[in-house]
Amino acid sequence: TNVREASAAVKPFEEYQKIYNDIAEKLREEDDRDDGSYGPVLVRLAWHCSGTYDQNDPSQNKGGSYAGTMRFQQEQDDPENAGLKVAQDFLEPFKTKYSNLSYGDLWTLGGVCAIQELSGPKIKWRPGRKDLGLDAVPPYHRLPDASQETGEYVRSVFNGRLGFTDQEMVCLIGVGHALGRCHVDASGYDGPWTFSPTMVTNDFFKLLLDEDWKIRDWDGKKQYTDSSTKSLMMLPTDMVLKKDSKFRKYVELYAKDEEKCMSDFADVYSRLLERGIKFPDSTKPMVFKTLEEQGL
Ligand code: CCH
Repeated sequence: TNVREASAAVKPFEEYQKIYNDIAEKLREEDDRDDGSYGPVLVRLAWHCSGTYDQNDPSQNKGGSYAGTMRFQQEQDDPENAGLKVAQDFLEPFKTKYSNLSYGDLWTLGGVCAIQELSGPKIKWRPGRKDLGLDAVPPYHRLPDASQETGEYVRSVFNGRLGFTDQEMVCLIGVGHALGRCHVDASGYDGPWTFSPTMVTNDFFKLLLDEDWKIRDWDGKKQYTDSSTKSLMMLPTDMVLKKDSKFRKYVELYAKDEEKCMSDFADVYSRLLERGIKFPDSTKPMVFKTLEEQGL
């Protein structure tokens, strides 16, 4: 089967809360990133190290967050990973500071911390990933290509390889893209999706439905821009969520019900970070306190 066994938790909960706090404090202190936060790029690193999983892979190169292979140049050079070195470098000091902490655990914990510190929901997280060698680097073209414009394509990635339902893929993409922005020097696309790119919200869904999206008139890649302010963007794959009627009903649901949107996202992002990993029964899901909750 296409799963790898996680090792039993090597540290008690309190130790992981300490690492969480270190990451959160660094997020608070370092604001020299666009929009003032490294949080969004950490959310993206956690997703890209997990999103290479293929549940049907006959070659047994399963991908996913388990093996921490984005530390190798070969995986960093996947065109879809352009711009993520910044996030790896941000987290690197904690790899050195804490022994027995794998890259897979560090990068997924970084995503969990960023979501929670950017006012998002609590994300359950489990440790035990192991750093594996170069032969565990996943092949390219597993991460989604934003220029694709069909529901069939989006489903081939999120259902075919990752095993998520229509509702789950809509939730993941829409809450993920409430955060951060596209960078011309990374992906070739440009701009943020929402007016509050450092807050976890359901705004992506509202804007996708309410705004009139037109193809942007520029020399760059095909992307969409809102007619009212011309300051926001949608990728071709994002527009599929509005055009495909089976996706659209979930866009409508999440635009209306922020609470459901956040609780569904918490569940599905947590499962994304654990794709292809079997945890021992003794490893209970951990839920970290935010800095604010600890009075820090
Ligand atoms: Fe994404 N994303 N993503 N995305 N993404 C980009 C940026 C972010 C796609 C393409 C892109 C998810 C799904 C998809 C984030 C989270 C998630 C960029 C710009 C592209 C292109 C990168 C750049 O230029 O820096 C495509 C295609 C899909 C699926 O079809 C999912 C799922 C998530 C998380 C749950 C976040 C956050 C960013 C902003 C990063 C930043 O640096 O600000």
